[in-house]
Amino acid sequence: MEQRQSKTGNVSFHNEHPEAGDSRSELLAGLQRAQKAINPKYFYDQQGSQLFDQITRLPEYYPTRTEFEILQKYRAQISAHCETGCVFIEPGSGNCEKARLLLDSLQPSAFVPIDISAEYLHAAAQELGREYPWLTIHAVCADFNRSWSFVDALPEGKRVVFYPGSTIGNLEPQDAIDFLRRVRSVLGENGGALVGVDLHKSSERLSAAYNDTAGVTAAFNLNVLERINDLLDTEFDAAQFRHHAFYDREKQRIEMHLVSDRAQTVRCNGSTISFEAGESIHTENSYKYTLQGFAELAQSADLVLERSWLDDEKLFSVHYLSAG
Ligand code: AVJ
Repeated sequence: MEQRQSKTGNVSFHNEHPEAGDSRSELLAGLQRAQKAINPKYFYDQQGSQLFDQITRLPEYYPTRTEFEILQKYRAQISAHCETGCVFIEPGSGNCEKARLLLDSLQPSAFVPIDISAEYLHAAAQELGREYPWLTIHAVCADFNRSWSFVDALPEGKRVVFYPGSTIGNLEPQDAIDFLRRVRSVLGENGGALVGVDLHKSSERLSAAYNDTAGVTAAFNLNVLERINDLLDTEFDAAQFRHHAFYDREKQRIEMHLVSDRAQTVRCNGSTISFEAGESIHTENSYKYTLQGFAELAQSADLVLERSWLDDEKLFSVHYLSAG
C-alpha cells in the first residue's frame, strides 16, 4: 500500500496520485489513435523532471530565465497583488524554484506545491521546508488536470494559484479556458491567479528553444518512451525514434513529435503497435500567446486581467488575474 499522508515539521505530504491503471488506459488509448499521441504530463518521471531541469538552463531555452527575471524584478508589485497571508497554490511546482523568488516578499500563510512526480515533489518540499522554517508547506502529489479535491483540506485564507512556466501552453486553447474556469471555481470571491505565459515571436527563436544543440530536449522527448515501456510493458527502442520539434505559426504552437524513420512494430502486452516509415507520436504542444490573445483567454474564463509584467525584450509575460 502506497503511503498517502505524512508530516515532518512544517511540511506535510498528501498523495492523491492516480492509480497506475488509469495511466495505462490513457496512454494506450493515445497510442491507438490515427495520429498517435501522449499527454506531455508523462514526461515528468524522476529522469524526465531532471532532464527538464537541464532544459531550463540551456542557452536557447529563454522562458525559464526570462520568467525568473520578471518575477525578481517585479516581486514587490506581484506580492502586493497576491497579498501577504494568502494560501499560495502551485500546480506543477517541480523544484519550487520560482516560488522561492516570491516567498520572502509574499509571506504566504501556506504554500501548496502540487506535482505529479511524487519523489521529486517530496524531495523539493522537504528542502524548501528546511530553507523556510517559518513556512507551512502542504505538498500534494496529484494530477491537477483531473481532480482538485485536495483543496478541501487547505487552510482558510485568500487563495492564489501560481501557474508559472507557461505550463498553460501545453493545453489546447479551449482546455486552457476550462482549466482557468476550474481555477476560478476554487479561488472563492477574493482569490487570484498568477500565470506565466510564453509569447509569440519569431519562428527561429522559438524553434531553437526546442531544438537545442546539446540535444537535451531530444533526450527529454525520447525519455518518454522509457516511461511508456515501464507503464505499458512495451518494448519501444529509443534508438529507432528521432526528436522532431517545429513552430506552427498559424496555430501558434510548438509541436513535439517522436518520429519513426522506418516501419516497425512494437510489442505491447500480447498485442502490437505499428508505425509506418515517417509516422510519429505527437508528444507535446506548447502554445504561445500574444498579449491580446491571452487577455481574451482570461476573459473567456471569467477572470479579470488586473496586471501584466513583461521583460524588456517582450519574450515572456506574467499576469495577475482576479476572480473579479
Ligand atoms: C514546461 C510545458 C512549459 O512547453 O516549453 C520544454 C516543456 N518541452 N522543452 C514548454 C518543454 C520541451 C515546457 N513547459
